[in-house]
Formats: sequence, C-alpha cells, structure tokens
Amino acid sequence: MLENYELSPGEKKFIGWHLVFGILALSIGSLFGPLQAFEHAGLDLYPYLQPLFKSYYQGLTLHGVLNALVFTTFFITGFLTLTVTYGLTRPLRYPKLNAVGFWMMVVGLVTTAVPLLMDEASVLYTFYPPMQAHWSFYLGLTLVVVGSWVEGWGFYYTYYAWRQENKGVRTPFISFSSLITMVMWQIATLGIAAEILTMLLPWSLGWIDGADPQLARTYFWFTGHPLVYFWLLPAYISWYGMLPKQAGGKLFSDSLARLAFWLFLLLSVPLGFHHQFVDPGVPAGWKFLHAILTYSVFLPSMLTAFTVVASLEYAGRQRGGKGLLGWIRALPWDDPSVTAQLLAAILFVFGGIGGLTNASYNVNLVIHNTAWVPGHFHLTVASAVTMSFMGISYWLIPYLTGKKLWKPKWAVIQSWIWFVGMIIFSNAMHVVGLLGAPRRTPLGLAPYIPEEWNGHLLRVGIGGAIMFVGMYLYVFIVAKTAFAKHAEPATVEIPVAEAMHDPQETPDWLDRWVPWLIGTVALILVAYGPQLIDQIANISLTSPGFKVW
Ligand code: HAS
Ligand code: CU
Repeated sequence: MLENYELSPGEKKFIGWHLVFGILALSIGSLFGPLQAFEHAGLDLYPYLQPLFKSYYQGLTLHGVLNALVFTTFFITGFLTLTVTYGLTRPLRYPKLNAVGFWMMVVGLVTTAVPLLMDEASVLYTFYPPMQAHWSFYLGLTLVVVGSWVEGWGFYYTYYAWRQENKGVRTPFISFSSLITMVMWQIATLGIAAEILTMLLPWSLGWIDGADPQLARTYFWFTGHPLVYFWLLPAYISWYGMLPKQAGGKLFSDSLARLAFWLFLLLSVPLGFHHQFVDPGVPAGWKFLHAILTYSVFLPSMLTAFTVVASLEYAGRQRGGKGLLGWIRALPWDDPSVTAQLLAAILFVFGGIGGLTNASYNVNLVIHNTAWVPGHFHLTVASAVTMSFMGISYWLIPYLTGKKLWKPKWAVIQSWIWFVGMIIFSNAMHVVGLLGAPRRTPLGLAPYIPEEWNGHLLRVGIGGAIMFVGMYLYVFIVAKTAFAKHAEPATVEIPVAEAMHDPQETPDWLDRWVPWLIGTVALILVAYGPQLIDQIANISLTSPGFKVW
C-alpha cells in the first residue's frame, strides 16, 4: 500500500520549507560553537567580532536557542508532517491549518531572533530569571511553541479522518509514533507556556514588578526535560521505523517499538526535578521521586537499544554478515544516511550512560553546573539527534527536491568527521567537568585556570574545530543538493521498515490512546501536583530583572 503512495508537490514544498528554516537556524547557530570551543582553548575571537557580536554570552545564547530550540522544532514538525501523512497514506486533513501553524513558527523565529541579534536577550537557552530579556524574546518563543501545537492539531485531524475509515486497523508505526511524540510535546510545553504567559512576559513588559526564580525553574524544567525526548523521539522513529529498511532488514519487534513510545509518553514529563537537585526550594523527597522516575525512563531507551540492534543484526546477517560481529561490517556503511544514524546511535550509548550518572542524586552534586553537562548533551542532542537528522536529510532532501544527493561519498566522510570531532570534544568536556571546570563560562578569560585543565581545554578546541568542518560540510552538501541547477534526477523511496511480525498481531492495548493518556496525566499529577500547588501558593514575585551581560 505504502509503495503506491506519493506526497503531492505542495506537501513536499511545505515540508521543504520546514527544513530550509531549520537548517538555516542550524547554520547560524553553529557559527558560535567553535568560538566557544576556541575560547576554552585560550583563543578568544570575540574581540574581533565587535560590534557585530558583543560577548561570549550572546554567542552562547544564539548557539543554544538556534540549534537546540529552533533547528529541532522546525526539522521535527517538518519530518512529522511526512511521517504522519505518508504512514496514513493520506494528505493533511486541513493543510491550511498546518500552514497557519508553520507561519506562526516563522514569525516567532523572527521575533526571537531580533532581540537575540541586538544583544537584548543574552539569557541563554534556559532563560532563567532574574536575568531578563526583551519581551519580544519571550513572545517569539511562545509563537514558535504555539505554532508547533497548531501543526500538531492538524496531525490529529488527519489521524481522526484515517481512523474513521480504518476501524480496528493498527496505526502504521511511523504515524503512530509521530502522534505520540506530538501529544507528549503538547503536554510537556504547558510548563513554559505557564512560565512565559503568567510570569516572564508580563514581567518583561513591566506589568508586574518581580519574578519568582524558583517557580520559574520548576515550570521551565517541567518542559525542559521532556523537551529532550521531543528531540530524541523523531530519531527513534527513524531508528525503529526506517533504518532497518535502509540497512536491508526488518523491524525486530513492532510491539516493543510501540511499548517504548507509550512509555515515553507516560514517563517523559514527571521527572524534571532531576535538573533541580541543587534547588533549595524543592524538598528532598520530591527530588528522590523524580530520580526514581528518571531511572524508569531509562527503560524505553534500553528497549530501543535492544530492538534496534536486533533489527540491525538481522539486516547485517541478511547481507551475508557472519560470526559474532561480522554483521556490523556487512551493514551498508557506504550509505551516508545509514552511517550517520549508526554513528549517532553509537555516540548515544555514551550519552545515555552519562544521563544515568546525572540522574543519580548524589553524583549529580559532583557534575552539576560543570562542563560535564554540555559534554553530556552534545552526545545526546548534538549527536544522537542532530546526526540522525543529518542522516534523514540525506534521503529526505533528494526525495523532496527530486535531485540526487550531491557526492554521497562526501556525506559519508561528513558523518565520520562529526563523529571524531564529537568524541574528542565531549570526552574532554566530561573530564574537565570532573576536574571542576564550570559550564556557561568563558574559561579562557578566567584568571583561575588550574594547570591540569589546560590539556583538556585544548582538546575542546581541537574537537570543536573538527566539528566546525563537519557541520559546514553538511550544510554545503545539502545546499548543493537542494539548489543544484543541473542535478541528476533522483527516484527516492521513503524508507519504511516492515516488521518481522504482522503489526495486526500486536496486542490491541498497544494501539489504544485512552488508558495511556489517563496514566500519563495521573502520573504527572502525582509527581508534580503537590509541589506546583505549594510553589504557586507561596509565589513570591519579588525579584527585579537583571541585565548581567
Ligand atoms: Fe540528559 C541534562 C539525565 C538523555 C539532553 N540532558 C541534560 C541537558 C540536556 C540534556 C540538553 O538526571 C542539559 C540541560 C541544561 O542546560 O541544564 N538525560 C538524562 C537521562 C537520559 C538523558 C537519564 N539528555 C538525554 C537526551 C537528551 C538530553 C536523549 C537530548 C536529546 N540529563 C540528565 C540529567 C541532567 C541532564 C539528570 C541534569 C544534569 C545537571 O545537573 O544539570 C536518558 O534518557 C538516557 C537513556 C539512554 C540510553 C542509551 C540507549 C542507547 C541506544 C543506542 C543503541 C545503539 C545502537 C548502535 C542501536 C540508555 C538506544 C548500534 C550500532 C551498530 C554499529 C551495531
Ligand atoms: Cu532531563
């Protein structure tokens, strides 16, 4: 059925625009990565960038907001538009609704970018009060989030229309998992919606005198933790639902794949306090509960590791791989899309181990606010996620444009460059973090650098330089592909993996929304309700805004 379905030129263009804005944001945001890495290695280039970019903190904010918030949201909503419609083999039910959502996101992006570029919002991507940005920064972020909700509503209408005509049929996996990702996101973002609309926006407009930094952090991490799974799950959709096909195999278990996604819906939100282990305003018992729940959300990632490796092993053996590990060599390492995703998943093993370390309440006290944490999140969001998105775009852009990928060999090399740069960079960041180097700090300017940090900080700079090459090689390859005048035409099929067992045999309870939604809301109420009530009842809007940059 899927093979015969084709997206319309209009739909392809619509998805393509998501990628244009996403990759544009990524290519601007990534300029600042090497600047920070070089700065750590003792080479401060910011004085040469005056008056264009004022400070390390402005660069760091642009880096975090454009890469982690903007690139991801645009890429993901575009990719999910494809997985929802192609999986359900039907166009969007209300394409105009989705278009409204998309253009809201674009207006939001511009509204956020202006104060950022004018150095009026150098508050980092977590925008903790009492640091105060220009009001347009908060308004722009709100528009990006609400725009993504509107696109999500468009997905639900499309699904509902499909369901009416397909009673009792298992939702095709790529659409099923996309819908769960969107629902999780809409629940998760209620936190920053409350934070911005009830506090930060009126405060930055001068309508209220003060903010409550503790409550703001609680709201923020209600969204901030599940945000990382909003980034990760689209990569998982590809690892489960597409990569096995690209590697020449099948999805090992449709049921396990669906179970993992339900567990992410259930468990992504109620554990944000693991970012607030050192917050004095949150009682220890609640931190403990969130630590336990964090270990629980480890489970669906372990299910993923098992299922994806099993699917890949099957693919490798189908391709003639022999012996204990021979199947790994037999995988199609010459396919840039596959290589990027395999390398992404390998780096994620280390990112995941780091995550477990962070989640351990007592060990967290050692690594919190150190360079270890950016070491961790570059292995997760900048590797597992970004490399997977790069890999996806190596087939998606040819599919959307009908043009062959420009020099696939270079795309394979690109993935390896990013991989090597990331290993050097992230290892150095972890180690120097353990030695006590703080995060969010222009270390090159600090007078207190101990001798033993220097070698590691140099490795941060070297890794950063290699990643710089990897990033812009990626941007160059996709731009060359998309804007080529005389490219060879491409006939790309969207890779959708078949499951080893007919999904129709997957138990019915793995395709029913109501019980899982009730469980999700209940768990959030238990894990967050009492603390939210307490913090809101004791709200203290006393802190003035500071512009510390
Ligand atoms: Fe995290 C901080 C805990 C996952 C992102 N995390 C952060 C921050 C970011 C971030 C951005 O508990 C910093 C926020 C800030 O600015 O302050 N994290 C975890 C845990 C997990 C985890 C338990 N994080 C992620 C993901 C992210 C991400 C995913 C982005 C996408 N994280 C924390 C904690 C903190 C934190 C604390 C606060 C630290 C502090 O004090 O500030 C888990 O979800 C990880 C589970 C992952 C695994 C790995 C499974 C491996 C797989 C690959 C299989 C391999 C294959 C390869 C298929 C268990 C699935 C086969 C290949 C062949 C060739 C055969
Ligand atoms: Cu987290």
